[in-house]
Amino acid sequence: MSGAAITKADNALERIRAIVGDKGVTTDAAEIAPFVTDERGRYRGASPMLVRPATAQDVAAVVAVCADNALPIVPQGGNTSLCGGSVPHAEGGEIVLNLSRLNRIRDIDPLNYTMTAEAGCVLADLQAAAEEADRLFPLSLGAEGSCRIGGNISTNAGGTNVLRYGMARELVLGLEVALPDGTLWNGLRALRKDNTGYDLKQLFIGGEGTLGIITAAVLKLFPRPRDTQTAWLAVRDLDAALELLVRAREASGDRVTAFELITRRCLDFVLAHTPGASDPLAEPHDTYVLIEFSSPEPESGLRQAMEGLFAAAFEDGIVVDGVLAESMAQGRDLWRLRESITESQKFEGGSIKHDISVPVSRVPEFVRRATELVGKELPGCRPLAFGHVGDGNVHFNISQPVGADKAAFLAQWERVNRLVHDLVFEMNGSFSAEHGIGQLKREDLLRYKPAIEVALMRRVKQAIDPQGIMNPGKIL
Ligand code: FAD
Ligand code: 2HG
Ligand code: ZN
Repeated sequence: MSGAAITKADNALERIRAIVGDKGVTTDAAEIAPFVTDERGRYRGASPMLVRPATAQDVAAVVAVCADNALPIVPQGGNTSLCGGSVPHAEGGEIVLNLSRLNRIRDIDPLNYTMTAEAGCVLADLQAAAEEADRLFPLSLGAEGSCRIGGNISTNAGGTNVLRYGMARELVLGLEVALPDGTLWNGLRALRKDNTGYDLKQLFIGGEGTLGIITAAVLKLFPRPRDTQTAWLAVRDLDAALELLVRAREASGDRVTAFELITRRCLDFVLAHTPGASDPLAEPHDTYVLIEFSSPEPESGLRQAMEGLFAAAFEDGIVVDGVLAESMAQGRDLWRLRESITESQKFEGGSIKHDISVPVSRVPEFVRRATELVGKELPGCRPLAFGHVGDGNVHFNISQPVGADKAAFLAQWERVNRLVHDLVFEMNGSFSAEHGIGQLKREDLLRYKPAIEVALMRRVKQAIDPQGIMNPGKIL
């Protein structure tokens, strides 16, 4: 950290301590260490101060002190970002403002199907609270036990239920935000219709903390599913997976909640590294989909629909094998296989990640072409294609060849990203479908996003955060 950064932090420290108390701030390097390293261990930043306010008013007051001192801030929730968005730079001198103590559910209104929650609530806790109120909060992702709703909203998180309920952006009705000058904006409206000019909350959703700090949100709830049917089906190939999606939507009356792709190598990694995991089918297959149908009606006919889908697709050679969960517990076991892919891939050495989307109809073409491309470029590499195929979003994560040097493999990250992202661009897709930009994909943003859009984004940033203190060096 530079001397100037340390001086700025020193100047602000006592005023910040007066706001949050001794419990809410530390300058101890050992205490700060876990908060400046990212989930994947790819980014190791440094920070003069970790601040953990307990109320929205305190967040805003801390931001006001930072604004007075031009002291940059990294807002942080669960620190599960996969693109280095939630940690400071090594030289940047940003303070880390962690939201974990803002963890109250302020209100649940079952008749309005809404919940008002503070930014630091853990996603799984919100799902449980909604269930207790006989409602569903549908956002669901592998990190749900540790990520926090402010982080989910700031990254416009996706996950496995997007097909039915949309991304985080579609689940938020109102926001409370500490703006970069320290003003606390109360936009916590619980309205489904509010057509009064620009929809300002949308700037902060997916804003990755670069425009302000979300302190609370009004979230949409839904009827709680009372009939859930889960199936793990081996399909003939990727084209068959898409045919199956069409049939599944029709057979279920468009009640497909999730439609996830798992290719064989993913399952091999999970079986090798996840205690208690077992292959749901007797024989290995190249391509699987995990399908979920759900309905709030207890006797919704979805079981028969799933059985009918399986039988007809098997008859027509689209599905070659499969299993329908006989209980909630068996369904959860199938989901655990899917959710363990990211973690198990860590045990196989370095991996070069891609989180891309293309039109759903072009997913098979993308996977084939990308696999061929990287196979030529990195002989022996082991690509894993998996994810939210029903949304056209494929995680194409390439594990290093067995026995290769991890650092040497990872040194090719940018070159390989370029190849894959150029292909995605050619196919009218997105180089970042759900994890965001952070510090990892800034160059890609400049390369692939139309210049006019980048220019507009810069103008928005300049208008809302003219000093550039909010999560500098992220996105732009
Ligand atoms: P953090 O990592 O702490 O922060 C993320 C970004 O938001 C940073 O830029 C940070 O500065 C900003 N931020 C955090 N809180 C606030 C706030 N209150 N106000 C303003 N800015 C803030 N993502 C998906 O979309 N879909 C998935 O399926 C998915 N699966 C995952 C599975 C695993 C195992 C892991 C480790 C990650 C996964 N992610 C997924 C990535 C990640 O984006 C999500 O885990 C989550 O949305 C981030 O929440 P968080 O609280 O950890 O945020
Ligand atoms: C998922 O869908 C997450 O499991 C993580 O988005 C994907 O490992 C990854 O890159
Ligand atoms: Zn994902």
